Amino acid sequence: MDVNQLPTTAVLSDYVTVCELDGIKVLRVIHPKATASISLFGAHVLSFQPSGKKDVIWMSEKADFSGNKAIRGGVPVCWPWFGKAAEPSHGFARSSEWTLNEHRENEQGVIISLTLKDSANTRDIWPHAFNAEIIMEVGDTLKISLVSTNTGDTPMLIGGALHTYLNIGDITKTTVSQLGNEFIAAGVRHPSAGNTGFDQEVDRIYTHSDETVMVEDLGFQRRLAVTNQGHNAVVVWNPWKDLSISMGDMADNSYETMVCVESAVHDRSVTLEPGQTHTLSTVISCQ
Ligand code: TA6
Repeated sequence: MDVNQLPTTAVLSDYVTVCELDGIKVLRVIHPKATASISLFGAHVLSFQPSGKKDVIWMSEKADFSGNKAIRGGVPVCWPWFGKAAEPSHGFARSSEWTLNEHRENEQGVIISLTLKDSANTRDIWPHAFNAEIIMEVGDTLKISLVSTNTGDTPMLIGGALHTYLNIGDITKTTVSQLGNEFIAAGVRHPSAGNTGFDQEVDRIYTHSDETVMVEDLGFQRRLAVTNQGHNAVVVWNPWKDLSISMGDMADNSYETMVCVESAVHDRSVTLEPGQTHTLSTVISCQ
């Protein structure tokens, strides 16, 4: 997927243009500090590449951009819950059409904000009035903030995740560290040494990680730092071989070059009273 080859359908500013990729509308950021692409479907960052560096974000070569299902790769926004807390899995935000709210820019980069409000459709799935805003700050680093506001008159319980797929050189030469002393896997709590390598599927919810989690990628000889706020967990996921083969939107060996490190609120553990707001964020930087 190279969105820069696609025809421009609108020019929003010196640094932001719009194009169509299959069934979805994509904002392209081309700035001296970095390039990025953002889909309005799902408020989904598809790519981020700081100037002079390799892609930081991984996208599946078999991802579906029809707008009919969640996109495999990038940074899916899982909201208003994480995982199978309810149906659909990982919530409805990642398969909803968001609205461009604002774009701003200066010499440090570009800031784009998208919003999603409740509708008859969302209230069928989840009976709450809300305003969700995703703010993407594209510059030397990528910052994504998910701001949830309860605009109704009853309390609402939320979870969620910024489900970042990182682009790595070789999963067998990758270590994720500063993860803290406990993780949950398949519902069971385990003690943790605080770091993990990969030689099989890993699907873990780390509940006591540091604010910054480090990804040591010997394949590309670089380190990625993932700094999270507003979360109660960091999820680390690599599907490994069998699961990749079983997934229609991943190539069989594509697990070799990705790892998900997610800023997450698991268990719908944030309660928002009417009028209250919660912000979940992640900053990804390449060292
Ligand atoms: O964040 C890890 C996880 O919840 C895994 O259990 C795994 O299934 C993954 O997300 C992908 O979920 P998806 O619904 O996008 O196939």
